[in-house]
Amino acid sequence: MKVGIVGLPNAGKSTLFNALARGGAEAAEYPFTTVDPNVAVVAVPDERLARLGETLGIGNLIPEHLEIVDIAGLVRGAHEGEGLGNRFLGHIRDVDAIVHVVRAFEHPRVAHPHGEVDPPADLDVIEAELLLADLETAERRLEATTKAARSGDKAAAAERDAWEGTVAELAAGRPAPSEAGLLTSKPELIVANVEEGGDVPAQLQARGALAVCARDEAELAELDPDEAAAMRAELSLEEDVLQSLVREAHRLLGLITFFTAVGGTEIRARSLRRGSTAYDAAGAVHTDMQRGFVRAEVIGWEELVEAGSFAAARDAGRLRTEGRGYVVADGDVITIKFSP
Ligand SMILES: Nc1nc2c(ncn2[C@@H]2O[C@H](COP(=O)(O)OP(=O)(O)OP(=O)(O)O)[C@@H](O)[C@H]2O)c(=O)[nH]1
Ligand SMILES: [Mg+2]
Repeated sequence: MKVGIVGLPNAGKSTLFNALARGGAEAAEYPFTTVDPNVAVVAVPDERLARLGETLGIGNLIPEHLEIVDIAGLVRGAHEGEGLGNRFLGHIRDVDAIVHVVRAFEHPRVAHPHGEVDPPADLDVIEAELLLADLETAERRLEATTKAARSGDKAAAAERDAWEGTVAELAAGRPAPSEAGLLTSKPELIVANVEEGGDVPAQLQARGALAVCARDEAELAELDPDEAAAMRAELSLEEDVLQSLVREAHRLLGLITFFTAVGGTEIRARSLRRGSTAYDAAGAVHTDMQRGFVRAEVIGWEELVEAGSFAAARDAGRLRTEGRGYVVADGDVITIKFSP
């Protein structure tokens, strides 16, 4: 799963990316890996892992990860190819969710592409470019499916109708439906890149924006944890804004987390799309487990912590046996029984 950082030039995208790449990862054995200069793998912070680790006496805790991609700045006219716009829009097509960085800091030496810091206007510029790029794509698809539907093909006619609906939505300034798989279909988290101690501008607040001072976070990410904690206290910065950001991105992707604790040597957090089954969970662990699926032993993480151990949970009858169709709940601890 990939999350792309999007915004105007000089909004602070790379600064936020650097902060996330260096400071966002806490994983024990698999911290962050810079795949290429603009892609980082960051851990999804999950305090449930530590609680499970204490309960089961297991120190090797492996969180889930997300890929974060730093995408070059878009400018007005990007959908017509302005400022390498087409290439950059192509990078956004590859991601599953968008973190949209909006500049809300003033700085005399950091030029603003429109000459003035205006967060709601900047938000609109980028969203309009995504919308216009989608409108072009949707119109092309509508044209192609209209031609195909002339042959009387029912499937093509249904597709044509769907694209007609999408074109109408976009033309009215609304995002494309998720099935369309377009840029504006992607879930979006808005980040207001604020001055030290700054608030989210009201119009962005209405969109659920998160306030981050990217420059401070990037500096903090360079320090060792004790120094960083002292500096945070001094600046009265919120403890874990980067962690909240990554958690929120994970949630936006429609993912839930289940845990496996196989062999008593490690506890691993794994992602599944909301609504997935125990059979899907087996597949997320190993194809052999899915192929030979017999049953799943399931317990909510809190119940397991309360019980104190798998054995105690089993004795208390709290370890449930579920079949392949069981819909996994967020926080389930799952042991797959399979015949190899
Ligand atoms: N004062 C202040 N400056 C910041 C903040 N975040 C970023 N900057 C500065 O803004 C400038 C641009 O930041 P970048 O992270 O390179 O911006 P970008 O969005 O990646 O820009 P492009 O890659 O050109 O699209 C840098 O000089 C940063 O140090 C902030 O929160 N406060
Ligand atoms: Mg950049």
